[in-house]
Amino acid sequence: MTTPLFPQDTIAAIATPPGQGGIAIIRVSGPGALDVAERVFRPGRGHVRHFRGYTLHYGTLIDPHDASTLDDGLLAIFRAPRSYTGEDMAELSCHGGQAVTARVLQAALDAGARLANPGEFTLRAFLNGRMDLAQAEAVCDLIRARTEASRRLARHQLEGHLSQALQHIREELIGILAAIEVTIDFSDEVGELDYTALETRIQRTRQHIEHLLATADRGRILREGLRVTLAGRPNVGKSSLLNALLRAERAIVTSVPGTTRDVIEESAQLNGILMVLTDTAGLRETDDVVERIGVHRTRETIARSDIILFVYDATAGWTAEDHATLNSILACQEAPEWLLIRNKCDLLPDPLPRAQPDPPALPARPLHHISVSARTGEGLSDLEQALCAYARTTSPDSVVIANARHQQALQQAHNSLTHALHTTQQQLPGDFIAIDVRGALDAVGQITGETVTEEIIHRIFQDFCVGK
Ligand SMILES: Nc1nc2c(ncn2[C@@H]2O[C@H](COP(=O)(O)OP(=O)(O)OP(=O)(O)O)[C@@H](O)[C@H]2O)c(=O)[nH]1
Ligand SMILES: [Mg+2]
Repeated sequence: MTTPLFPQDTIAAIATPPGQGGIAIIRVSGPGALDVAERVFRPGRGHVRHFRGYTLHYGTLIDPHDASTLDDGLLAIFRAPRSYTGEDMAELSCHGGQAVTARVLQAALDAGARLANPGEFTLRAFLNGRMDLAQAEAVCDLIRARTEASRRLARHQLEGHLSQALQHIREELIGILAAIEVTIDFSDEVGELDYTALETRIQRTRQHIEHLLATADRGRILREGLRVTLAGRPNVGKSSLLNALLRAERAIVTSVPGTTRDVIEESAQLNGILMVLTDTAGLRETDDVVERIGVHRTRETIARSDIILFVYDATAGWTAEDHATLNSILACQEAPEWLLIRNKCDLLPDPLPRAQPDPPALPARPLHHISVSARTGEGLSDLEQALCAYARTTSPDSVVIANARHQQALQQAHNSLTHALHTTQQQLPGDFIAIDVRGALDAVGQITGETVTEEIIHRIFQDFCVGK
């Protein structure tokens, strides 16, 4: 069931994570927030309804039915519109035990509040104009951020930098629309539509959208992690390398070729960047049914990766099978970037210089060719550095598109403008062009929330945690 937009009731939820902790916070928001606070909190001094915004008070948390003491704690008051949600708000802190917290929440509900839905506080902040939709989404990203890069990215978006860039695009589009409409309405006074000038303006705005769209892949990497897949022939040491990168014995390693049959996925943080590392079944033609399924999954995984670590065995050198296997990977549509990894270097008679010549006749150039030993750890830091450098090409402190929803909406805006450009070049009447420009405007507005549907809003806030 969905709540209606612009609700008038008062909501409450536990804002701190479940479990035991030093303190817990129960948040109350809505027109009746201070009434609820008055019924469940007896201040040491003064009256709740006289408390000003941004003040903190010590007192007793009580059961509104019989005034029995539940705990002692603090009450923080925020008054509309200067609060997170833009409504009157009360935050009750108590001892962070599960029973205490549940009991204080129940007291707030008994005093007239309703249990908040996931993300409902932030939804109200959005509806009350405290933030736009892209900023509200950044709140969720910030809470979820597990790495320094994703934290910085979310903060940047929360501060409104993406919103500003989009606002700029919206203003350009509105300007274009106005220029078209004035010639429709007042052609006698302003003359005919200047198609050449219009074409230049549309092209320029479309380019701004293109610049933003070009950041989408890297943005996603910062937000969700770099998808790294280990691939190569059987027995070259892919699973050993996965374990070495994770510094944990995650995948089974044996000297039997074809050991790994399933896709193994683990996350690791390298220098503040999330890496989603995937070990795969060695690629080869096989009659073994299980291994064949493994090989099929390997190919699917490769197609979803950002970067491939193509591993070969230094003792065997670059073989015809390596060549064929790599070829088959690069042949898939949208072959990802790849690093060539020469493993088992500890077995070579002489310690090798770090940069060796490429093996003969590679089908394509890798980003790097790195010698490592999964056994001794030699060369691993070079590999890690190369991965981080790849992920870092975008700064989390720049305007980037990191969210699939935003990417889709921008793509839609881009398509509409491409269409508008065609109709302009054909010198069709202004109304025709205006339809597409308006389409682009709507699409951009979906990101910040100006033109978004209720359904999308509910879908976005569903993913939030309760209490935020
Ligand atoms: N000396 C040495 N042996 C290694 C190194 N890396 C892997 N090995 C050995 O090579 C064999 C195969 O290693 P795995 O990690 O299972 O290789 P894999 O590529 O995952 O093999 P499949 O899962 O069968 O495709 C094992 O006996 C490992 O101990 C290395 O850097 N040095
Ligand atoms: Mg393996």
